[in-house]
Amino acid sequence: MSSLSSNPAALWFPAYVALGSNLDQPAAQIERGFSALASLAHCRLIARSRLYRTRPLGPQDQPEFINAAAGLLTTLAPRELLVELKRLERELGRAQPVVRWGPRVIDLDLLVHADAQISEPDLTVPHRGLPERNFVLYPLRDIAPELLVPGHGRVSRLAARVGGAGLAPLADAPGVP
Ligand code: PH2
Ligand code: MG
Ligand code: MG
Repeated sequence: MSSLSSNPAALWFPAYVALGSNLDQPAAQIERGFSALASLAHCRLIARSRLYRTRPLGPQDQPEFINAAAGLLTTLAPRELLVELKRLERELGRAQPVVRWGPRVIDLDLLVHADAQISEPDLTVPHRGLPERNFVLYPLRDIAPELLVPGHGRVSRLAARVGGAGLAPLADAPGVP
């Protein structure tokens, strides 16, 4: 894939990705996810949140999740980045099909891409679940508390509104990779 076709000026956009796993040593899967993001072409991993142990949303008869968030700079357009995230999920061993809201080895969700607002059958940006999901907002707040999510407002305010029930951070310091 060439990023030049959709972005001839090679502009670097900020983008944020949610990571989730609740199978096969989830914390290790999240680390593999960060590593995969760090080596993605046309992207630079610039921030990674803490890891959080989180209560499952959806069926309760599944293991707890580990969730985290990544901050990228990318020359990819939203749909190009989505394609890359889906490819990474497959490479990292995600089986198809996955039960809706059920267990998964790795989930890489595009949360925000610069000021994009997209509503298409297979791509919603900002991510549809972002305003309600504390397991998305708390990690995102670690790396981008002042981020204005297009159509929804500031991450710190969204996180405060949903509260932290069912979340526990695993480690202390967020930072750069
Ligand atoms: N992802 C889901 C369904 N439920 N629950 C938690 N705690 N964390 C997740 O990442 C998650 C979930 C589907 O993507
Ligand atoms: Mg997903
Ligand atoms: Mg998801």
